Amino acid sequence: MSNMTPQDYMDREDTYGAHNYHPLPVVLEKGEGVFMWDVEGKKYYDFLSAYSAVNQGHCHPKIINALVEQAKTLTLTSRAFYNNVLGEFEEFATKFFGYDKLLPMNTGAEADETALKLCRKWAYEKKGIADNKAKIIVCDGNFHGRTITIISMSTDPDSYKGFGPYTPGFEVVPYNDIPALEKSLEDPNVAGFLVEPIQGEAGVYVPDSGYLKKAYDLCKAKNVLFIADEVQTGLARTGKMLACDHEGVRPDILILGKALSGGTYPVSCVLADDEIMLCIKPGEHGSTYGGNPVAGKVAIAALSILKDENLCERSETLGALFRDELNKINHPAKELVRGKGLLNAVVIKPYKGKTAWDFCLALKENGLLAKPTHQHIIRFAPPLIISEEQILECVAIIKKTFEEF
Ligand code: IF1
Repeated sequence: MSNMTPQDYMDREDTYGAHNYHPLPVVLEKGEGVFMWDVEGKKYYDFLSAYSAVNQGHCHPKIINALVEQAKTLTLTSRAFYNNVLGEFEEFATKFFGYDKLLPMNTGAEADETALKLCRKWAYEKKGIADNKAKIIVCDGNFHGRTITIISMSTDPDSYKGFGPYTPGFEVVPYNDIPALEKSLEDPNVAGFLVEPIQGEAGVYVPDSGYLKKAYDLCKAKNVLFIADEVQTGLARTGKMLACDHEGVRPDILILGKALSGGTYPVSCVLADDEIMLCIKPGEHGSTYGGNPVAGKVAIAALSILKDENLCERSETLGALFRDELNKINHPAKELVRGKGLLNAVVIKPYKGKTAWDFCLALKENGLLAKPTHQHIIRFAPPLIISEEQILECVAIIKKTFEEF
């Protein structure tokens, strides 16, 4: 046991690490299921789940076993050669989601970038849009990652300010606004519409029911690709395997990441049918680690657990219970509760000069870890393996924290 204090750990990161985050002042050293422990042995409920990467719970034994066994055998061939695992992963995942093909990458941002490239290539080769004229519609409040092209689509100054010049070819429409989307689709150069089924970073912004289906139908009517970024909403988080499933929408391009590896290893991918996927030819896209054998085995284990442990049903049922219980809490600082499945948020009103950050610090003291998104919204997203009893215990912690606030 080192004799470092939590402050020593934080100071060391501050001295040697880039200051690109502002973490909550807690230093974690162990994770198991719905719990994490800090360096002083204090136990916490994890209500962030690494932004929905840990849907299956921390260090899920089946995923860790798949990771360790493959890591002892063959970790990386690069795509210069074939290996015995990539095809197994591709077949498993394409059948799991019902698409012709899968393009494997590593991070969510890379998968979003891949989707943008696929959409543009399809526009030029199949839709017949003139070279360099393809436009992709995105939504106000979007979050799709941190690369230069992705922040070029962003409407959040924290994401794009000071990083120009920006990639052209994007148009922003208000989220959850069908007339605005319909108007933007009049442009014959529109190739695709990229949307989060629920906007996570924007504060768990759930669109009106029917929005996704109407948006999809408008896109189909104009021969525009409907591209769903399910990096955060996918993989049972919102009570269905995909958030698009709530409205029976089958995206033309599906983007997955985060819980695709259960928080153990960077794995992301794009799924699409041949007409779109085969627009990218050999040598036109890829990545060193994309689709490596460890990623493949880990992803197969992570996806299997979602079904084996009925995490969609659990997310649906316990999410409803969580919102019902939170709605019973009466406190002037609690403005509203919103979400779907186990992707929820509480909007906090400034109260006695205290903010959502202060509330999260108080939650930490009471043994629950969550983090605000923007100044006044707290996202609550535990691992989907959480039990009803644990949900109720966490509601009690949140209630107690409001009472003490
Ligand atoms: C950070 C936010 C969440 C995502 C969606 C793609 C990506 C993300 C819908 C990119 C990533 C992460 C990134 C992380 C914090 C977290 C986040 F606050 F940034 F916006 F979840 F809401 N599409 N979201 O949510 O995936 O490249 O990170 O693997 O950058 O601070 P990635």
